Amino acid sequence: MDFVDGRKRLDGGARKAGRLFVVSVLIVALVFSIGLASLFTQPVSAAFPGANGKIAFVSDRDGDAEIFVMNSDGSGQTQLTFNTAADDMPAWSPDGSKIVFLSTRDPDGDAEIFVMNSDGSSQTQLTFNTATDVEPAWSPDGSKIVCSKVIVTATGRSL
Ligand SMILES: [Ca+2]
Ligand SMILES: [Ca+2]
Repeated sequence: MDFVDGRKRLDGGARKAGRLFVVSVLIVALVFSIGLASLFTQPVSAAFPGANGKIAFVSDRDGDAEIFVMNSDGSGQTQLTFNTAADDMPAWSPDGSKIVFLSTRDPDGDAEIFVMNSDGSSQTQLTFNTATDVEPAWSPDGSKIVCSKVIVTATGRSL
């Protein structure tokens, strides 16, 4: 270690260690800030664009979860469901003409599977049971809909 102009001059090893320390601190700060940010964001539900190019998504901007559609550039956001229950997990039919989704609007309050036209018209309930029906999806030819059913047992939940 030398002294130049009264200041300590670090040798090459010490400078590398110093740089490594600074880079490490920056990486830790970055990871921490990403983790902190994720604490304050909630996951959102959205579907791959339908055959019509539109994206179906869920927003609680009116106070509870509702289904919306928009163009792939974010324009033309249109609300399709209007109620105080949770409407979630939209999925486009293969031809883009319908959206299947879950809703808790049933008087029992548990999730049921519904289907509607792409403009929100003709909302029709498809399941009627006391289980939680979730994650609806279409068969490739659009002729069938599959969903998961959460059944609460005395020992816990099972799908
Ligand atoms: Ca709703
Ligand atoms: Ca149900």
